[in-house]
Order: sequence, then C-alpha cells, then structure tokens
Amino acid sequence: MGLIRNHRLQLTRRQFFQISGLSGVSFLLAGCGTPSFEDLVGKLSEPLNQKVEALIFNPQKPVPEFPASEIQPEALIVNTFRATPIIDQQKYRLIVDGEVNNPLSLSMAEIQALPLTSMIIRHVCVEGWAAIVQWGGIRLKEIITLAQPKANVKYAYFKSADGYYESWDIASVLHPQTLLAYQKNGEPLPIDNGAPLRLASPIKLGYKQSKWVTQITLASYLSPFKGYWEDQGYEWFAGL
Ligand SMILES: Nc1nc2c(c(=O)[nH]1)N[C@H]1C(S)=C(S)[C@@H](COP(=O)(O)O)O[C@H]1N2
Ligand SMILES: [Mo]
Repeated sequence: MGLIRNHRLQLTRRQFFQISGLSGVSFLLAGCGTPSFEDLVGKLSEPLNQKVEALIFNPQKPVPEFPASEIQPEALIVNTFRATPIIDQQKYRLIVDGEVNNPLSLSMAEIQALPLTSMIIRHVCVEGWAAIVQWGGIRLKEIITLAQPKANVKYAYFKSADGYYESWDIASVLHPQTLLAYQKNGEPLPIDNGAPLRLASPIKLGYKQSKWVTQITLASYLSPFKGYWEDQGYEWFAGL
C-alpha cells in the first residue's frame, strides 16, 4: 500500500517537474516532506478546478462565527518559527504581483481605507491548541480583485518578513472569511501576532495563516516550495 502510494506520488511529482522544467536537484531539495497522494490529487481537485472569475463573482458559503462572549483572549499562543521580524510600518508595503493585470504596492494607510471586516473564529494549531479570536481586516478577496488576476490563476504564494512562506488554493484565498488582519480582539494587531498584516481564516489550520505578510504572488502553477511546514511533510491543503 505504502509502496504503491509512494510510487504513484513520485510519478506525479516527476511529471510535475517535467512540466515546470525544474531539475532533479530541486526535486531532492524539496523532497524531504512527502505530501500524501490525496493531498496532491484527491480533495484538491474541487477547489483547483474552480476558475478565478467564478470565485470572485459567486459568493462562497461562510463558516458560522462565535459570539463576542466566547472570545478566549489568553488562548492564542504566539507560535513563531524564528524571531519576530522588525518592520517599519511607515515604509511597509504589501506587494501583490505574479499573474495579474494590475500589480499592487499598498501602504497600511491605503489598506485601512478599504472596508473593514470583523469576524470571531477558532484558530487551530496542529500542535494541539485552539483559540477563539476576533480578527479585523480587509477581505483578501478585495485586494486580489484590485490586482485583476488573470483567468488561469489557481494559487497564491505568501511571503513573510521572517522568511516564512506559504501557498494557498485560490478558492480558499477568495473565501469571504479569509482576511488580511490588522486587528486582534478589538485592538491593533500585536507585533508578535503578525503586525502590520497577517492571514486569518476559519477554513485553514494555523500554519497556513502567515504573519507579517509582505508579498502575495498569484500563479497558475504550484511551486515545489509550497510552505515552510509543508516542505517538511505537513499537509498542504490543511482545511478545517
Ligand atoms: N510568518 C510566520 N507566520 C506564521 C508562523 C511563523 O512562524 N511565521 N507560525 C504559524 C503557526 S504554526 C501558527 S499556529 C500561527 C500562530 O499565530 P500566533 O502566533 O498569532 O498565535 O501563525 C502561523 N503563521
Ligand atoms: Mo501552528
């Protein structure tokens, strides 16, 4: 069973690298984390088949939220793989680029002038803890729509100021409760929690929720560098 699965997985990967024109060296470098076969083709096929225009114009189903009385202010544990990066909020820009017609470079003032969305959701970390948190920020969909993604976009890559990196399927990116948050529990987002801007979404595990996001790159292909934890074997889709 395991052998068959690995074999099929390798074929899939090799085909992928043939298509993307990458050498065996990057295959070996990226090969330490082995995503499951299902991860690559099973439950991904549905969100991956969705077209970006359809997702922009058709609302996706929201996840039920919690009342303010259930917020757990002490439960969100700071979880950072390195150290908290130093970011000059005056010089900070969010870059949105890749397969878009209108690349963006936005200051926090410009982002905060866009409509604010607030939600109370559960954050779930694979390390065995969870926290009900209020997040306030801009719907990621608003930013992506401003950038005018090309019709074949299927993924977004997120770069963070601490060297963390992530990639998401476009359906999850455009979900109405996927935010770029700059508020937590009614206060400006603390630096340790990802200020000036972090991902927050009730549909993905904690490690998908990049803090200190500086760049979003839209693409039609999945890179061999899928995410900091994913490249060490954690599941890529990581849906809740
Ligand atoms: N840039 C960056 N983002 C990150 C991480 C990180 O180490 N660096 N850790 C992830 C993990 S594993 C979790 S559970 C959440 C934790 O968010 P918090 O520190 O605000 O509680 O951030 C995620 N985003
Ligand atoms: Mo986590």
